[in-house]
Amino acid sequence: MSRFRFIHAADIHLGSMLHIDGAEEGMLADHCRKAVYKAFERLCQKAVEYQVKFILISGDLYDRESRNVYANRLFADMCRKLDEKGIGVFVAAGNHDPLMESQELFALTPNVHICKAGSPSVFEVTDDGRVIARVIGQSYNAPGVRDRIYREFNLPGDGIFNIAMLHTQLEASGNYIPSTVSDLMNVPNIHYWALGHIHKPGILNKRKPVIAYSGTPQGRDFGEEGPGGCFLVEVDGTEITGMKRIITSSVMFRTINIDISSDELKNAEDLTTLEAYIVDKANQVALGLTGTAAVEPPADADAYLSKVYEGLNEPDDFMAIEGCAVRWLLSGRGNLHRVLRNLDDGGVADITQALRSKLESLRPFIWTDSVVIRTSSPLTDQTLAEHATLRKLLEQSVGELFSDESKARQLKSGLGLVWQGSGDHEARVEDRFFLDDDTFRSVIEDACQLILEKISEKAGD
Ligand SMILES: [Mn+2]
Repeated sequence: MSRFRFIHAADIHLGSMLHIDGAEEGMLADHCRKAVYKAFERLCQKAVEYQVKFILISGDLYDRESRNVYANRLFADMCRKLDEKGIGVFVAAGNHDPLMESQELFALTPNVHICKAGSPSVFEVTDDGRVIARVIGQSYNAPGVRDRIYREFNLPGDGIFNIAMLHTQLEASGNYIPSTVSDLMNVPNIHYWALGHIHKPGILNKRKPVIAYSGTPQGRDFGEEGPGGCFLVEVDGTEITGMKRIITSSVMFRTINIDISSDELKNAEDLTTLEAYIVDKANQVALGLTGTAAVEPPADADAYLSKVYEGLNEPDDFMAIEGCAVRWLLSGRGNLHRVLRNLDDGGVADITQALRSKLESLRPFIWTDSVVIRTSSPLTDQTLAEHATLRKLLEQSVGELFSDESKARQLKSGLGLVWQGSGDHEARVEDRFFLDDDTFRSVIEDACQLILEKISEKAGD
């Protein structure tokens, strides 16, 4: 049987930049401009190191339908290097880079295969003249495709490893190839579904077929936290014998929680202690980035770094990560709340600026993107305990908002125009927010906290 490796990548978004607050100039501006390109270069370099047979790019190679010269040149250059090593590149265009009038600006080497739009393309991968794998896929020809194009993915079940590339939201309806996990499971003879569109990595089905999102190689904002990368997959015949994630991002976005009720901070009453604590935390984070695989994996690491596959389990390094953009999320109940809640925007900006300069020399860099205050008063628990009627009233009103749809709608309609955004991230409007269930819950919780604080203060007068 033939053994080979391939890389599954998607959502590279060449031509896009990172969004980090305060990074308009200097070293960080450079990182913001180059990180997406660097991630792609690293991906290609890893393909050579791991001697993969081919790379799959399941949509959104480019950020925009209108290609840019630098991005096109880099893609063509990297593909030429891969060609010299005998590595194939299979590309399906996604909703961000549909195949319309646009085309590549530079000639591509013969190892590059771009799926057609309108009907599926099938490619055969050969080794010494023998077919060892097939790749099927179809490009978007518009920013949305509502057809269930995978129903036409017909490949024979003849002992050859079959891969399907699909750029889908994996929702039963919508603009991005409506599909469900069971729809894909029902397509016969596919061994691996290389999905794109969702920027977070995930393995949705572990065996026969494997269905996976590789995630983006480089997160670009706080909606894409954690290390970015791609999947390295090892195949023996029609069996997947190993699978692991390769980290390709040079900059990582992280929200780090600072709990003011923690042992170290619960007695603190001034910003000096708080800033020193955050600086210490930042040093620990930076140290974590210098060790091999020392970064805490995201909470749901198991979901994508599956233990099922033992074939390629040598520890991957995080050395590609040159720094982190951090959002410090101050939370919990404690005395510091009294100081924090009185800060205006200028005060928060001043703390942000101070943290940036205190951490300036740290490598890997830890850049303070922002400081977000979500703390609450330690008094409110006590007030609730002392006022049984108030507690009952609050519980009842809040309970109704979550159980009674019409009450919730009434409240939402009074929250103002800013909350009339869409939940579809592709249809996002700049000055509108989408009120999802979590946000709705936190608005109500904040309101309760505010009521309790006001009452606590009155009681203390
Ligand atoms: Mn994308």
